[in-house]
Amino acid sequence: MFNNLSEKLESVFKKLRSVGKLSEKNIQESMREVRQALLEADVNYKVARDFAKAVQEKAVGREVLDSIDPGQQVIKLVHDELVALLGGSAEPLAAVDNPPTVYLVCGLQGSGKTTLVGKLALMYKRKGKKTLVVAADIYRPAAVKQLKVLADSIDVEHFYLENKTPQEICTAALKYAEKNFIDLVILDTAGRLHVDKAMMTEITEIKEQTKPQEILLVADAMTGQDAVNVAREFNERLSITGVVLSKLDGDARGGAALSIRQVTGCPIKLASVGEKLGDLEVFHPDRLASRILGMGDIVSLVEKAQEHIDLEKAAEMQEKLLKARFDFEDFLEQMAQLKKMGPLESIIGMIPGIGKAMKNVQVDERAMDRMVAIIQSMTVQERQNPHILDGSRKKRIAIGSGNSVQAVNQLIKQFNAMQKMFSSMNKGKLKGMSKSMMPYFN
Ligand SMILES: Nc1nc2c(ncn2[C@@H]2O[C@H](COP(=O)(O)OP(=O)(O)OP(=O)(O)O)[C@@H](O)[C@H]2O)c(=O)[nH]1
Ligand SMILES: [Mg+2]
Repeated sequence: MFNNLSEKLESVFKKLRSVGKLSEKNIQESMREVRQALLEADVNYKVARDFAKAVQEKAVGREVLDSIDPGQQVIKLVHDELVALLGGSAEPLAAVDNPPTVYLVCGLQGSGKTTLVGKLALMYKRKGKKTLVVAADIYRPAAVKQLKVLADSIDVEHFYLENKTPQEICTAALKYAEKNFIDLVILDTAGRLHVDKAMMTEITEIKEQTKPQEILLVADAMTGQDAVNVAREFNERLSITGVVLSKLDGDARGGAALSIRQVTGCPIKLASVGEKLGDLEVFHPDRLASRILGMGDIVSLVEKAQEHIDLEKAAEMQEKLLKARFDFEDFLEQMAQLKKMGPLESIIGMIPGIGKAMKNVQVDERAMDRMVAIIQSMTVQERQNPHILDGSRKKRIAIGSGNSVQAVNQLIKQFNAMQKMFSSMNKGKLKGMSKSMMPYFN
């Protein structure tokens, strides 16, 4: 989402670094470019202006101008200001410790409310909390069913009453929750416009009757400044406790994400980054700032790895790699683990330094699938003893996996190269990695 902004900022910094000795004039010029880059990313104009001004004021201080590396200092100032703009530190959701805790989810039509309800339910289910999702959208014909399907898919309880108003459904749900020892009740409401008086009265009444600990507004990041205006209006009317930015995985320019906190004063608590129920992240201002500035996000990467990678298996693999005793079975296992972490491009973007370097590299996921198909066409014996792969075996594998013998040969070559590399690593003399050892990138 922030590719363009990242590129623009990078070129501003490059210029700054090449100057050597900075003057007030250089900094002023750079900050004009930073402001321009923010505006092009659809950041609210006041926010962009104040941002550039704040960095400039700090940057013309003696400590920066006289420092050894003033360019680097300015980048740090921009980073810190971005973190501040995004809210400073992560804001946790209201604790689920006084049952039943109530979360109310609201927002415009199609912003991603129902999906968020499912994501939250899954998140708390994983934390061992007994969760109830409540269908309070009685207007869109398929809405109740949509939530029921989501709830069933993660085995979470669903609540709905026919022929009742949303207010009645929500209060009944609360009573049910109290009786049934539910920890968390999540209310899924209908999409509404802040100018729709009747609908706004309805949600105000739901709020008064259920006293939610958390009122979350789902703001669609793809809609840019509209999302910011909506958040402001909802906040004035409802006093929301947090914003959830949805569809942050999209390719919009990111201005909403960068403006919403400053304009509304409301913390961004969560980021929705995909259609699947697992695609929900706690919003970390510092991590996003680092990602925007191309510094990578190693913390999220490690967390992602911890979530999806079996640590025991990883340790086993490391052992094998160091002894250069891994085979095609291990290779297959590695690929499966990597795939679990999500699209490769997003993973690469999180690696500090690498994201930028590989910006123009296309990750070929199909090449990975092809390799998996080839290995799957091998017998267990062949996977464990790749040296027995002779001409006729290769031909069989090629036909079995729908590939050419050449493709099979290439995979074996890459595999051998990897083995060689690890064995030389083990001997402490890592030679330059050749392209053939990075089979997923072209
Ligand atoms: N790519 C992406 N799609 C999302 C995300 N969140 C929701 N969607 C999709 O957006 C569409 C609308 O999502 P819903 O959760 O039904 O939105 P809603 O706000 O409940 O919609 P209404 O109830 O009709 O007002 C669906 O197709 C979702 O799959 C996200 O973070 N990323
Ligand atoms: Mg919905």
